[in-house]
Amino acid sequence: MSEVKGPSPNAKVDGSSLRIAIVHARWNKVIIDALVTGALNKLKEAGVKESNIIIESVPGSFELPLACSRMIAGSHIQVASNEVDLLGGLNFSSVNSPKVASRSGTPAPTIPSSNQAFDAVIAIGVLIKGATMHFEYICDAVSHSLMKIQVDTGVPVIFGVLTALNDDQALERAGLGKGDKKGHNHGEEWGLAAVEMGSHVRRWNAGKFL
Ligand code: DLZ
Repeated sequence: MSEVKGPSPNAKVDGSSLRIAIVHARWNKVIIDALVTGALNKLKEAGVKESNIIIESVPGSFELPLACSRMIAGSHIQVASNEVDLLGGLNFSSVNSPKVASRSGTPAPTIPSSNQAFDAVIAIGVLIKGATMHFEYICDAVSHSLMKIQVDTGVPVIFGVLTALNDDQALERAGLGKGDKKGHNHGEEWGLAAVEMGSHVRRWNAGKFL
């Protein structure tokens, strides 16, 4: 029998010009690692350059919305500061940016690390229900906040948060289930969704429609 659930074969999208961030929680690390790898593999398969993939981590899923929000804002600030650099003006770039050796006594210019804001952010977390209401509160807050961030900023935020009722459910959704219940790594769909949505939004922002 053919599968009823899941996305139809993905639209072939060229990710070679996209810049994408992955931000993941560190709770339930084994599952997180598999999901991040799944997403990363699909980004690279779609042509996203390694230098255009930024990976950050936060303690738990509750921290994901703030991280997405600040990373999106930070990437815009990075672009703006690089533009100022190119005009030979003030330099707000990160202290970690590489410096060019200066031949005179004047301060060395900073090489822009990127001139591109994030086209999409993938937020990855694994929430597993415990004995208290903690799970319900975090699931609710995180899902609503991530949706609000993408709608408010116009930058796609991919919902890579598993909300599982037990360990097995979470393992199966990362392709780590036991025996014939191995499951499937949902991180792969999240990678593909980031490329597709990043590319759509770029086109829509330019007033181009199919
Ligand atoms: C506290 C907590 C609990 C109980 N469970 C999870 C979980 O299953 N998955 C997850 O990503 N994070 C969990 N956390 C941590 C919270 O998300 C958050 O990091 C802390 O409450 C600190 O704000």
